[in-house]
Amino acid sequence: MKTDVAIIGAGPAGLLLGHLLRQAGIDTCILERQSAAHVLSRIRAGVLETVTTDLLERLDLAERLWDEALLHDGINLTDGDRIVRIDLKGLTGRPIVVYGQTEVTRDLIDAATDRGLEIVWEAADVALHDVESDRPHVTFRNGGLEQRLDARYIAGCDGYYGPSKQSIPASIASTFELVYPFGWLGLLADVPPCDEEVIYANHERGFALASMRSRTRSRYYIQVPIDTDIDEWPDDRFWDELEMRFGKSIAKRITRGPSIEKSIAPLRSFVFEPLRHGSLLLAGDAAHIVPPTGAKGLNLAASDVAYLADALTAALRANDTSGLDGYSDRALARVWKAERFSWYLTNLLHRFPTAGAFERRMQLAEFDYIAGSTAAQTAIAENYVGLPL
Ligand code: RFL
Ligand code: PHB
Repeated sequence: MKTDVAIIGAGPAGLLLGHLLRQAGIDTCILERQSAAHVLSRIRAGVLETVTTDLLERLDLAERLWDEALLHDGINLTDGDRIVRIDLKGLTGRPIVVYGQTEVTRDLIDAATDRGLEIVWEAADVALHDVESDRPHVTFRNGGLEQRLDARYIAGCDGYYGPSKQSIPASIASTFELVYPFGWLGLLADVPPCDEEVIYANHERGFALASMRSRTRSRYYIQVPIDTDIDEWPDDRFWDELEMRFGKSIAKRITRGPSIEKSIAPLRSFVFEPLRHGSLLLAGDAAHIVPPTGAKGLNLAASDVAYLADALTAALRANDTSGLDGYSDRALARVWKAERFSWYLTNLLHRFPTAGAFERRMQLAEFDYIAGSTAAQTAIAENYVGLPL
């Protein structure tokens, strides 16, 4: 097999890149380890920046999104007593868009065949070769057969655990990492959300988040210790804890119902540099992870890919490699600002097991400052809606 750009991974990064390249008339093939059904069963992000929805519009793939998505003009922060609303639209002119990652992925997969985007599902043992040369190739197994895909470039869009970044020698790579001592226990249920907007809570007992996928489907999270056994959290215990963390006035608006999904996600900040090595380019979670507190992960995957699609198109169409030469620095500049914002919000909103009374007072003072300062609210708002590309 032969293509211009071999893409590893059919998450949002790989699928968006594949579609953008196809739109530019470039030949590409995606190799995905899992089945389509598995990829579509993963419950992840729910909040999109307009930077991301702009990209879906550019692809003419936003029709269902604009039919079904909810536009939120604000988000809310609470310390259990007070609720501080950050007026995103008023402060930045832009809302956020609530539309599940699962739905984005479904729209991209559904459109693939019509647009000539080839996806090989259940590609096992994917291995990258000769990435330092201008004739790299990928080997894999599919349907019991050993296969080889020759390409001009390889895009590593294979998430945090994928093989792509391992092809960059440790001697030229740098990694930056912070692992948090807690995770998020998430619950999805077909019950109406407790509010029109997303609410983040910092309570003595720990962080909680009220989000949604639609007017009839709620997504809630609570902070739990990293070694938590999910079997110790039957639904009733989850709802009891959630209500305690949100305080009485919000708790009485929470509708309980059976969980349709429940899982624990660890929290991590991670950046791998550089994003390019020879003919290999990294994008999305393959190169960086943010804790979900700022809702930035999927949106960063989209912004990486927006830069990368243009750079690959210029290289393959016009022999202009300046975009590829600058890709790593350009993408990382936006990534580091999102890392900072996600780390800041994580520190503001979670209970750290090592934190004492002083750190708690710092959180409360910061909360009080935000409540009374339009400047502080604007700083949160412009990061939350997404910094410009
Ligand atoms: P993905 O989605 O992990 O996709 C990578 C793909 O690569 C495949 N793969 C391989 N394929 C072939 N060979 C191999 N050896 C392979 N190894 C892996 C995988 O099967 C997979 O299909 O990475 P991508 O595309 O970079 O997208 C990143 C996003 O998925 C991620 O950042 C977000 O989900 C993060 N995130 C959120 N982001 C937001 O922007 N807004 C949010 O509200 C938000 N909430 C969240 C989140 C992530 C969460 N979890 C579960 C970590 C909430 C949670 C709870
Ligand atoms: C979600 O709806 O899953 C969600 C919302 C906001 C976040 C993280 C996750 O910060």
